[in-house]
This record gives sequence, structure tokens and C-alpha cells, in this order.
Amino acid sequence: MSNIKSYEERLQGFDWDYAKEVLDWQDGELLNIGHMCSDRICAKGHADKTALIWEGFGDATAQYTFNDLRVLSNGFAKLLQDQGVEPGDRVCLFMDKVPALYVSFLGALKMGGVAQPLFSAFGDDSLEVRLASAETKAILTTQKHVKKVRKILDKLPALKTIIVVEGNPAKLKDGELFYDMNEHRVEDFECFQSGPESQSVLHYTSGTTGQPKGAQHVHSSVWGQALTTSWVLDLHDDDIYWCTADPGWVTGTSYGIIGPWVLGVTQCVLDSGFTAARWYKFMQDNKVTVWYSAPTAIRSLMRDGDDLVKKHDLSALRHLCSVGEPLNAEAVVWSEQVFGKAFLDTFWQTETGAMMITNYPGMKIKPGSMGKPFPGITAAVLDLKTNEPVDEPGTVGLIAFRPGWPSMFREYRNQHDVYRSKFVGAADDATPEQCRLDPDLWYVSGDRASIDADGYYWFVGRDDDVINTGGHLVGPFEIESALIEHEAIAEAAVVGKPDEVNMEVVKAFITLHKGFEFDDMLELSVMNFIRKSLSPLAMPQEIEVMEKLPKTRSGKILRRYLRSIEWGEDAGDLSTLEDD
Ligand code: 6R9
Repeated sequence: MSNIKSYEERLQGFDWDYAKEVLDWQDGELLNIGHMCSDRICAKGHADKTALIWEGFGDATAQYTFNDLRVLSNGFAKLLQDQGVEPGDRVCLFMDKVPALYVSFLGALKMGGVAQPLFSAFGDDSLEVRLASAETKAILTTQKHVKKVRKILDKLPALKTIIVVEGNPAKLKDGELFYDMNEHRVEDFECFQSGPESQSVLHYTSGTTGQPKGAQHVHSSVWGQALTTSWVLDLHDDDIYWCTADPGWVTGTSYGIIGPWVLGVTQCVLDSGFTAARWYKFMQDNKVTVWYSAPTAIRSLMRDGDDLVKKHDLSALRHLCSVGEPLNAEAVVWSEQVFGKAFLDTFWQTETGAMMITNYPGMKIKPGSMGKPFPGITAAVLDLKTNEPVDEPGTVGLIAFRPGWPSMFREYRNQHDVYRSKFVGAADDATPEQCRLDPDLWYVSGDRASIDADGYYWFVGRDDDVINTGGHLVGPFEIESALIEHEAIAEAAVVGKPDEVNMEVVKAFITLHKGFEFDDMLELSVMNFIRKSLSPLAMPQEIEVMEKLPKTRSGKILRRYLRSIEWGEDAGDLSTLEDD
């Protein structure tokens, strides 16, 4: 049965309850994402359908049915309960894309916990900041990563339970619990009776200033995720879907767990480093039909050439989508040539929880454009000075959305002022709920775009200093704070510099303490320092030593000036740059 309708048809009398139709949902059913992605699919007669096809390094493989997901996630939910974890407690999932990550995500939600997935390449500083902010109660990790947790444990009084999956139980330290997933199969588990506003997932995202912010999501996000998965990713019952994102980032949970499984669709996960040959073989072997990826990956594949593609049978592929960074027209043209399909761009954020501006089957596609607002989303581009929606096609302004869509974040954990500052027109004392429910406000995304005469959105760039490297956001402040912890560094400013594959990479400008000389050893030491304490993504690819950093009159470092030099843009007259 075709799921394809034109944009105009989708818009006609749009209602978010279409998501309920897509899910065959009856009022009164339990709204719990963990339950909906496993128990509910089994109850609909698909217990024996494959839910997860997993491949790891080497030739490691595994497959799980929806019934496996059901009993295994029950097992993890029960384990958490037995450890005294209560509904509302944050449960961090800190590991590579191993099967236990997917099972524990559902299990944590089933017992009412708040799932807090974190990218496994995070170093101890990145981890500490996020666990401290979330007052995380329990963490599930692997033997490979548990050392980082041990290192910071003393600074995390709220963290009571450490569970280690995989490896050798004999190597655990006192107080750590070993979790063998297959030993914890539980037939019956009474799920937490969550409602639409019960907290579900907590994702940390980086901003320009301050440490990362915890964007809190709730169970009713599933309506937005289900509908966009159905209409944009166009998933059908017999699809084999592959989302390349890691659940440490929002794409990996909204569309790498929730979207496909709530619709009962089979998905594949590849947990091994990137090589083009491995990716193509994975798609060929598993007959992947729908592929959701990111421009950096597409550019990397492009670089490895067409011949490699031709050596594989990718004829099952029928639909390709992209997210996370601007999708350049060159990549779209290439994908059409080699796969016979163009990647369709989608725009959204950690905060939006689901796709906001999209291209999808049935719509007229303009290559290079992010498409149009998903039905039910009211979007605009706001004038950079007045914050009013612009009228003139082609005018560049801020991408903004009227609040209230189902998958919208409900707060930045413990940072109400920052949450409020995202809403143009919000009263100084507005609560997060008032912000979310006021149809006269605009939620401002932090990105710039223009709209053409046909209503298509064209991405221009970020409106702040956040660096997007390979589709991952990194905050300059976080890196600058870490840099000045290095014994040689006095001051630091961090900006994105252009990169052919990753779009941007981190560049650091530093001044040195007296007595230090900058040489290859010191450069390597600084790079390693950041890679270990924060993550490989945050590691500067270039370090430039300055006599002094450019500053405003009041002493603020002028990142924007440094950035404009890197991008070959007119930096303006330094003497006229003021505080803003
Ligand atoms: C889902 C996700 C969000 C930021 C966003 C913007 C950039 C996302 C994009 C895009 C250009 C697209 N971004 N999609 N830029 N074209 N189609 O990536 O969430 O990690 O929070 O990043 O990514 O700058 O504001 P998140």
C-alpha cells in the first residue's frame, strides 16, 4: 500500500492524531515508549519478527526479534528496580552501539526511568559534566568504558549504581554489578504507567556559552517521531532500515530506536568503525531498503569513489534521507548517480525531538533546500533585527517555530532562564510550560536560513559560535575551559574552520604561560589532552599560538573575528567591534 501523498494533501486539515492512525492506536493504551517499541508490537502479532540485525567489529553478528526485545528490556527494567532505581531517576547508557544499548534504553523507559544516552567516545570531563548536571542515579557501561566512570565517581554523589555489561565479571570493582543480558529474560513486567508528560529521554547538547544543556523529552514525543518516520522516512512493514547515527546523539534515539520500532519495522545497526567497503557490504548483505545518514558520511563515501559502489549490489535501496549538516548539492547529485536515488534533506535539532523541515516522497524536491515545514509545524524566518517574520523571499533570518509540537523538549534541565531565552517574546517570569503552550511565541533554533517564493527553506549557517563537526555539535566554551586546564595554556579561543569532509573542524587559538615554547611535542600534548578529557570530536585539528587574543573593550574574546578570518570572510575593522 502506498504511503505517498503530496505536500498539499498532507497539509489538508492536518492533525497530530494521524500519528495514532499510523500506529493503529486506541485511546486508553499505555503511552510508554519502551512498552510501545516492544510489548505492543508483540501484542499486535509480530513477536517473531526481526527487530534488530546487529553487526560489530570483525564478524560479530546477532539478531533479535521483537519478543527478544520485550523480554530482555523487561529484564533490564527489573534489574534497575531491584537496584532501587525509581521512576524519574536518570539512567545513563554509556557504551558503543552494542545490543545492550538498545535493550537498556527500552528497559529504562519501561520502569519509568529517564534514559540518558551518552556518546561512548566522551572522555572523563565530558562525562562528569553531564552526569553531574543530570544527577544521574545509575549508569550502564561496558568494561571498555567503565574506567572513565571510576575516575570521576568521587565527584558524583548521586550516582549509586554502576552496571557493567560485557567483559569479565571478575574484573569488576567492589559495588559494581555485572549484567549478562541473556541471563535477564523476564516474561512479565508491569510497566510504569507513564503519561504524555512523563519524562523519557535526556539528551545533552552544546551551546555557545556555558556547559552543555540537558534537553528533557517526554513520552508524548512519540507522536512526532512516529508520524515523521512514517511520512518522511517512509517506512513500511517489510523495510530493512538503517540509521547510521549513534544513540548518544538525538538522531540515534528518535530515529535509530523509537521511530522504526514503534512502527514495528526491522532495523540494522553497524557497530564498527567507518570504512566505505564495510558500509556497502553491510547494506548489500542485509538488503537495506531505507537509509538515514549524514552529509559527512556521504562526502566520505564520495571520496572513496564510485568503483567501490559498483562492486556491491545495493539494488534493495529505495529511499535515502540525510540530517545534521547542510547537504551540499554535489553530494545529492553523486548519490543520484551511484545509488540511483537522491538523499532527501531533513532539518531538526536535539530540542525539537523530531524532524521540523523536511523533504519527503510526494513533495517536489529542490536540491540544496531543506524542504518545507513538516505539516503541523508553523515555521518562519525571523528578521535578524526585529525578530518579526520576514515577508520578502530570499531574506536571511533566524529559523523559528511556533511552540507546542508534540516532540518538543520540555526544559533544559535546571536552566529555566536559558530555556526561556530560546523563546522570542516570553515574559521574564514565564515558566517552561507557559513558553511551550503560548502560541504567540517563537522558539528560535539558533540557525539562519531564507525562504524562497515557493516556501522552501535554504540553510545559511548557524547564528552562534557552536561548531558542527561531521554533524556533531561541539561547544567552544567547553573546549576553551578544558584547554586552559593544560599547564602550558594561558588563554584559549575556539572556532570552527572549514573542512572538506567534516564541514568544520575545531581550531584553537591559544596564548602560552611564560616559560613554555610551542613545538610539536606541546601541540601533540594539547591535542591528546582534549581528546582524552572531552572527545575526539572536540580535539583541535589545528592550534595557533598568538601573542594575545583579540578582545572587545570589556575583555571578551572575539571568537567571531577569528572565525571570519578562518572562513575568509570580511572580518571588519577590529577597532569597531563592540560587545553585544
Ligand atoms: C538532529 C540533529 C542540530 C543542529 C541544527 C543545525 C544542524 C541539523 C541540518 C542542519 C543544515 C540540515 N543541522 N540538520 N544544518 N541542514 N538538514 O542534528 O540535532 O545535534 O541538536 O544538531 O545541526 O545547526 O541546529 P543536533
